[in-house]
Amino acid sequence: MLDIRDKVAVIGMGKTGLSVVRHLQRVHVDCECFDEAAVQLPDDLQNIVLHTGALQSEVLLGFKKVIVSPGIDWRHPALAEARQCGVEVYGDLDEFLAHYSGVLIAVTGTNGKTTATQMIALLLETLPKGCDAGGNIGVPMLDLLANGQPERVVLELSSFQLERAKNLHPHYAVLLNVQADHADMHASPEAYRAAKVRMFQHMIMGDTALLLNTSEWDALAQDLQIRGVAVKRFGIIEQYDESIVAGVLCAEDSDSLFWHQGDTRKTLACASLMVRGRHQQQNIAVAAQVAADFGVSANIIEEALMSFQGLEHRLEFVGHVAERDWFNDSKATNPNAAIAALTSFEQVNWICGGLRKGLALDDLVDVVKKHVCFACVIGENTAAYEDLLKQAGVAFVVSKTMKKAVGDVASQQNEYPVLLSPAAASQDQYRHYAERGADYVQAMRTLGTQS
Ligand code: UMA
Repeated sequence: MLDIRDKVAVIGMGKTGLSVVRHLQRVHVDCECFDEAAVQLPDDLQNIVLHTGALQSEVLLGFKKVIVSPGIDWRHPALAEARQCGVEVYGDLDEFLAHYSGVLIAVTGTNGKTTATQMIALLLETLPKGCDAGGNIGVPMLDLLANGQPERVVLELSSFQLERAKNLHPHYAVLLNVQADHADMHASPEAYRAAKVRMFQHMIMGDTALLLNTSEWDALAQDLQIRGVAVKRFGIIEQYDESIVAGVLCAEDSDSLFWHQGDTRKTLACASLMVRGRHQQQNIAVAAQVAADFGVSANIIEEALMSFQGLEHRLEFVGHVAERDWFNDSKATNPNAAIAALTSFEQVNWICGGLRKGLALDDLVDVVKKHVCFACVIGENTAAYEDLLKQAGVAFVVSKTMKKAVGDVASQQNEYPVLLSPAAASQDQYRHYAERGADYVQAMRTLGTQS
């Protein structure tokens, strides 16, 4: 009979955990499943043992390996004790790396990583044998191995996935930005930043790193160069600088997006793009650079950039209702993401609030003062957002629910657009940001049918 010590414990039965279990089945490794909530396994996994309730280290100590989902705090006492007692504890990323041998492109950052990852995948798909995308983007990475070895994989990696990665060595790594986020899941801002930087720990000669051009990343750039890694920088700039290969050039008359095909700079007027906001345009410039470095032609890149409409829930134009434009930026789950969205409008009616994740809102005050004409606060706990709006001197109401907020904004006597960009996670009222965005759009449409 199989001894439990030959088995793997899989913790968390969300998307990741289920993909891990299915992968283990494919490679003929036995496992047992754990989840702290009263979940059930899907029909195809009914033969697997499932433990629910609080994780106990004594139980985990009996297993050889423990594979933990990203949303479970790495500092969880049961996991910490298991690690201390010599149990191998890791995430799905190391399991993926142990089984994948193709080209790996890794993308991280606090904001913009899904857009960049999606665009990179879209562009590299045009190469022979294509490219698959997975990770935090919503497709668990082990699912990418279900039908064999992809030639190229681009992974969107969160700080949770990176902090538990031991053997990550991408051939090409992109770091978009590190801004305040997930204060509830990392011991400190430094720990959060350190998790992101783990992406580069095993990179060597022949690899490429694409980093933001701010001085914050100069030391990392230098360190990588010493190790023989080709380092490229991108950014939002006011005049061309040969050391910046891709980004957005801001000019008085019109902005332009740029990237390099070899030594040749390619440019596109931002006015010709469908995606709004310099931050989003920078993200797709980064994708253009990655694609160019992998040999995608300038024509294909140009066409793809111009026809890219952006992703759902990211500064997405969702309709013209009640005589104004409505934008859904539900993915703005932290203050910096909301700042980027707010600054892409002159004046806006702002819907904000939700689960603050312990993040300070101070950086929003000046931006809100300058760009917000009226605000509605949603969420279970609205106090911090009320304080922010009071400090900024902006008129607001506490709407609590999305439906009420949408109605409150629509009754305002100004013609400015409406922006849902909450600067907060959604889980106080919704399962995830996409559900919140869908609720916003639904409420807006209902408004349309009433008018
Ligand atoms: N659970 C516990 N104990 C806990 C926490 C969770 O038992 O302390 C259980 C829950 O009951 C649930 C399961 O764990 O059944 C959920 O696991 P999970 O939170 O890791 O979620 P998954 O469904 O596996 O989704 C994860 C990522 N989620 C998180 O990192 C929180 C998804 O990113 C990712 O798309 C998916 O893997 C596939 O790779 C989402 C996300 O919000 C989009 N990411 C954060 C972000 O972008 O800001 C990092």
